[in-house]
Amino acid sequence: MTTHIHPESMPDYLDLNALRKVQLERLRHTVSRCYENVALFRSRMEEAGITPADIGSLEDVHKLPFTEKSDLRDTYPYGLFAAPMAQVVRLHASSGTTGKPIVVGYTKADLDVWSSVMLRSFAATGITHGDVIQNAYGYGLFTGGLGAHYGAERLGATVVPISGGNTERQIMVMKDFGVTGVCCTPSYFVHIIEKIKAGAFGFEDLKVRVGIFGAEPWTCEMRNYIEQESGIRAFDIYGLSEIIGPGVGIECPEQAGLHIFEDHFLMEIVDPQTGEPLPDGEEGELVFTTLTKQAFPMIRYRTHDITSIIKEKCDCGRTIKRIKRIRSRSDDMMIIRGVNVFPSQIEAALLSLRETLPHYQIILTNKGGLDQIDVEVEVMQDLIGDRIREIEEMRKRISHAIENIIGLRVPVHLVEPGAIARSEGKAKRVVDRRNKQGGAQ
Ligand code: DLL
Repeated sequence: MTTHIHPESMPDYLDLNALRKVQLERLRHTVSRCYENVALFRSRMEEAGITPADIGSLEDVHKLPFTEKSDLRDTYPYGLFAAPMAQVVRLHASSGTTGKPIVVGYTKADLDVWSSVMLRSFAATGITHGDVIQNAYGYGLFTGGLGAHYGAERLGATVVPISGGNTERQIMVMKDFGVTGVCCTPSYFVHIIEKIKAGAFGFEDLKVRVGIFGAEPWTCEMRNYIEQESGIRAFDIYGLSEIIGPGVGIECPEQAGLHIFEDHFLMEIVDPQTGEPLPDGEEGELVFTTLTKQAFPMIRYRTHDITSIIKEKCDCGRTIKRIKRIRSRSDDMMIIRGVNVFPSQIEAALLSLRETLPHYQIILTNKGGLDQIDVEVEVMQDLIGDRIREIEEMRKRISHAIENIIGLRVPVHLVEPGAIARSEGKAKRVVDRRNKQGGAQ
């Protein structure tokens, strides 16, 4: 292959021995930094009877205690910071489901690493300094906006810092500014597609050729929908505030899993129940230890994201490992009549059919102590006008498609296009009505 490799992307192709050596050196450094500067990490290590000197190999990471999201909440706001505030130049926060957000901090060096991994992310998708990038991730405390912004700028691309929302304006800017790449959540891009299709011009009148989509779970079926409807290539980008923000991993042009920037983030897959490490290839919970973070280093952070490490080498030539696309979050799992059901399974079933639109909601209720779900999905307008019997048949087909994947028959309700709320950021796929039965959402 003669494709140009950006100089900053060279670590993607490191010789594996060299990579593991760099990782070990950085791991030892991070563990010492945490031990010396963060009371919680120190006391956890003392409880486990280990000191930084016990980390002699990469496998020794398994000796270290896990860090949970609750640890971040309990030490709110700055309790896990490992650098003095005088060195912290940026704060971000991620809104939790329960009251207080979690707060993360960055030194100048951390911001440098972040923009570098974001540069490598963009470069991996073929974006170059000649591209015009419309950044529709939210700017503010969310890491998506500024994370993507500085990475694209560092690559030399032209950034349009439009942030999320105001879809009409997004589309105008996309056309008038000659935008070639769009960054936003996949659900928001589906909304943009819908608006473009209803408008005066189509994707053939636009220059957009790539989308960098992430921040929420999405399926291969959703990617197919986006690529077919818009004609662009849709890349999956992964990250989380606790580790750095976007730029922990990205797909390459093979679109066969996300490469993790292993020189900065050490990953493990563990059994979500027991916490035991699992071998490559087995599905479990993704756990990260940061290798270069200064202000907010993380030791064995439990992401609750479910995936597996791909064993095979990627055809793109990168040596850094890949993970499969995130299947779901373990906390998103619903137990319906004894069966584990993930929202992504419902999405895959719905999008396997021609007549459904990628707008759906799963309504979770509780009857007699048992959780149950109803699925609401939009179907194409021209089909709604058809005869009742045909609509009933379609409802059955959708119900069967779901049953084929999750093994359960669940009530399906067909709704008109536009009936389900559109997202401008992370989509809300599951509406939990278990504690307010009968009440409106
Ligand atoms: O969502 C960072 C980000 C911004 C990633 C823009 C990609 C693009 P948080 O708000 O802290 O950070 O949410 C992190 O979102 O643990 C996953 O559950 C989920 N998530 C992020 N990217 C993906 C993805 C940002 N590509 C949480 N696929 C993570 C599936 C994702 N889930």
